[in-house]
Amino acid sequence: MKLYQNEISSATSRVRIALALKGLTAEALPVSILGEDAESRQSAYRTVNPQGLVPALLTDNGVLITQSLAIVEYLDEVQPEPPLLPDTAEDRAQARSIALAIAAEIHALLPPRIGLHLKAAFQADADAVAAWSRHWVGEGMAAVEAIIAGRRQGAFAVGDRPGIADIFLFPQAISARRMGFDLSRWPNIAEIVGRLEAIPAFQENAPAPRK
Ligand SMILES: N[C@@H](CCC(=O)N[C@@H](CS)C(=O)NCC(=O)O)C(=O)O
Repeated sequence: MKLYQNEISSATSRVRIALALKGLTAEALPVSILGEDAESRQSAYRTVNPQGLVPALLTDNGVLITQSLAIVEYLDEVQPEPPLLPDTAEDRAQARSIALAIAAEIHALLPPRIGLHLKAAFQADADAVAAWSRHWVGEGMAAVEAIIAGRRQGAFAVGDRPGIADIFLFPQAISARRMGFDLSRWPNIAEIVGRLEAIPAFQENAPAPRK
């Protein structure tokens, strides 16, 4: 397998954590994502992934899978142990709800292309883009905290083993902390993240800080 990725990418971090939990490896194919001239915006990479996003996983059969949730679920299917989804249909739905609340509602408003467009189309400066990101992270993580708290029964976001919900939660929480949020304002998230930070698969595959 080969993984188009970037070390600062929170969405890439999800896939790297899943690979590590499964004991799988993928050859890293770095794609730059910052700035107007980033490789993610060039036609060479767009012919690989028309969305111009990382991560994208090239399987051993030469099939490209885009979108981190699809990639993580693919890995869970081809390597079922340890399972990344909970045992009951309701808990699996809860895990996917948390993953999507992060990927589709919070993270989707934050990547470099969003900031570039806010600057180009609406003359937003760096402070305005930062305020935009803080707003959506603050509002979104408060909602995720409530979703987790509403049905939490174990040590992790859903149940007693780390899974898809934690894989999506962890990089977003690390990035929120780097933005200046004190995670203790979200007590369940803070406790879960503290536990995940002690697990090498999570700790070693957190998104790298932006330089
Ligand atoms: N929903 C996608 C999001 C992917 C995404 O936005 N990736 C970012 C890095 S974290 C990216 O490639 N950004 C390039 C850009 O914004 O130009 C997923 O979960 O894979």
